[in-house]
Amino acid sequence: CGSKDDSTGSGSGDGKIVLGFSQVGAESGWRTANTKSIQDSAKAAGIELKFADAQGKQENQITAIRSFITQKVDVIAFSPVVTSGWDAVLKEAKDAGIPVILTDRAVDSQDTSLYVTFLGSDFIEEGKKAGQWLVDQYKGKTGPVSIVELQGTTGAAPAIDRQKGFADTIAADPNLKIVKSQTGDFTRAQGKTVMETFLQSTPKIDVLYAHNDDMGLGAIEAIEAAGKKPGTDIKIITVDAVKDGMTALSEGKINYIVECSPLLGPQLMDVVKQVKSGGSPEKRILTKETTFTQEQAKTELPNRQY
Ligand code: GYE
Repeated sequence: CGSKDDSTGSGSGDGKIVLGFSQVGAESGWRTANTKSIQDSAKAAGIELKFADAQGKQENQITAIRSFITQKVDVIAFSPVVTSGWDAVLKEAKDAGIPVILTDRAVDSQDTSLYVTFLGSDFIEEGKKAGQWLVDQYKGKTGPVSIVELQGTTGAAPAIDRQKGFADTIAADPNLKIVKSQTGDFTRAQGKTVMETFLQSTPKIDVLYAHNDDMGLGAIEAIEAAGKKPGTDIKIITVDAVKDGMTALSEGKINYIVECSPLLGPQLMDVVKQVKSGGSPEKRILTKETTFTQEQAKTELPNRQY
């Protein structure tokens, strides 16, 4: 049909660009919204999407990427569950002449020619925003503030960076102390379980910082079950701003949410098209994001689609 997009790759036989996408899994509300965004925008852009769910396992992602290479897809995109261990498979894609786009999460590969671009949020910045809110809350106050932290998936870029950005920022106030920090794997179930152990082992908890809404929501169940009031007895800061998180924020159970947008689909499809037509996108494409207080959540909630 004469389109410049069907010049290479196996294509689908009808000139459509074929995109292989390896998703982390379905661990959170953020992830579900991200998957929908990618599927909807591939459809809208007329791109054939081969979608693989890795169920949180790196080995499944590697298998999926190898299968995309065998199928000679035009472009591969993926959201790496952890940062390390990708060099070999990325090299295989490169040798096969298939461009790779990192979506949402980064890899730690030294050789940046192994991928075309990295599209997603600045997780360090998110951690800093969370920390800054806390520093501002306790400005001018005295006495130790005891903080517990629910980390995301161990070794995942958002867990590493949200921890670092937060820790660096709260260092400005020596009263702010992280007394417990453990992974809750970005899920509601583990957020609840780990918070239960925190509550049992730590008599005084002033603040909970959870690396995503889902873990925060699980923790709220544990806090309520322990007879405490989330948002009042324990201040809660989370990241994402999915609908359930924003609802809890507007109800006063969460105190502050740092937004991380899952709606990466439209930008991803633009980059796929650009790459396929021989263009070279920016090496780093950042997502625009904001933060929400309880009052702001009330205003924003009716507009939240996810
Ligand atoms: O914050 C969390 C999800 O990689 C930014 O993964 C993403 C994170 C998101 O499970 O909810």
